[in-house]
Amino acid sequence: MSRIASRHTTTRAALALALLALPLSACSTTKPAAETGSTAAENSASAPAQDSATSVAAPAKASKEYNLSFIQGVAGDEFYISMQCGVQAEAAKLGVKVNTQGPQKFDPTLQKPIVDSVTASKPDAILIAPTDVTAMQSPLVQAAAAGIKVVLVDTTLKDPSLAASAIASDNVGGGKAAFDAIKQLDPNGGKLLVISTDPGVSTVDARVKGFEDAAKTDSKFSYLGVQYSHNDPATASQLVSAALQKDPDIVGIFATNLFAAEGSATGLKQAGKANTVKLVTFDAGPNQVKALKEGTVQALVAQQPAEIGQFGVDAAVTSLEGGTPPKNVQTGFTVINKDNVDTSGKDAIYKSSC
Ligand code: T6T
Repeated sequence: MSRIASRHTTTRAALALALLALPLSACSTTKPAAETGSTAAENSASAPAQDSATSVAAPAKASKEYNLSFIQGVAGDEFYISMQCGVQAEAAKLGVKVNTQGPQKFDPTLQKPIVDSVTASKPDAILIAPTDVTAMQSPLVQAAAAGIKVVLVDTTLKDPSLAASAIASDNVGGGKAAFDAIKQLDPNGGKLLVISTDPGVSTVDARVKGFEDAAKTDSKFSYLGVQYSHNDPATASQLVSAALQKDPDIVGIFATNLFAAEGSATGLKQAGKANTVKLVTFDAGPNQVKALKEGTVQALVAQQPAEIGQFGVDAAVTSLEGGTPPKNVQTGFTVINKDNVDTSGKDAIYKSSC
């Protein structure tokens, strides 16, 4: 049995045992409550996809001081800052060097030149969150062809086969959890809108899919579709204002990332609908936590960026040392609401600096 398969089986077995131990009313999750340190109703993560591992085993200290390059999706985003913290801590532990940089916008035209110059500098490995499934394919094919180990962290590519490993949250599961959170707040149903960033970004596209699939199976809800804010909070705010003018009876909005969340919250406030329209968002930056505490946002689906970064370094070093890290790794998420934000949800909040 392969390493991935055996790890997956172990997880499933542990999961089955943990679920048996849970009261039926708490079974809104497939992740053992013990792992989240809270009630299952508050924290959730779905089981990993069939071919995914849930972690990367930490290798022994590296045999030499490898040079790693971490290229973020965008600089200054607390999700990638938290990931950088995980990358740096693991790099220090394994005795390797890491250089971090990111484009000023989540935009492949700005990320590509960074990849090209990093490739030219010939690091041993690149950890990267590609900003587009198609546009970033060829620069990364070139990096791999130059003998650089490529590890995808967060987002992926149309054809990720060039990568030693691809590590991402359960984005489909997180989208479904966002719908479940809205449904819990609005059990009578109604119109739902999604504000995303751009099509072609694997993570947010998967979140939209998870949300849409869940919403469409519930006849009480009417899914109005997705609108794209280009990762710009001002655009997200305008989209929400315009949507509310057209459909004043919208009951819930799902914002698929930190910037869509920030703008959607502003749009609702400006329309005087904060609190009445339920807003559930991906990510848990400090501003989002503030909005949650103020009541503008009702729930946050927090990822585990530091863990994604840690596993990224583990996969790169494993591969550089001649080993085979799991090809696909899926990390979990925590649903934070006002009841657990200061307790069990606290550790899932992102950092603004390491
Ligand atoms: O949601 C994260 C990340 O997972 C996504 O790929 C892009 O947006 C964020 O960085 C949040 O801004």
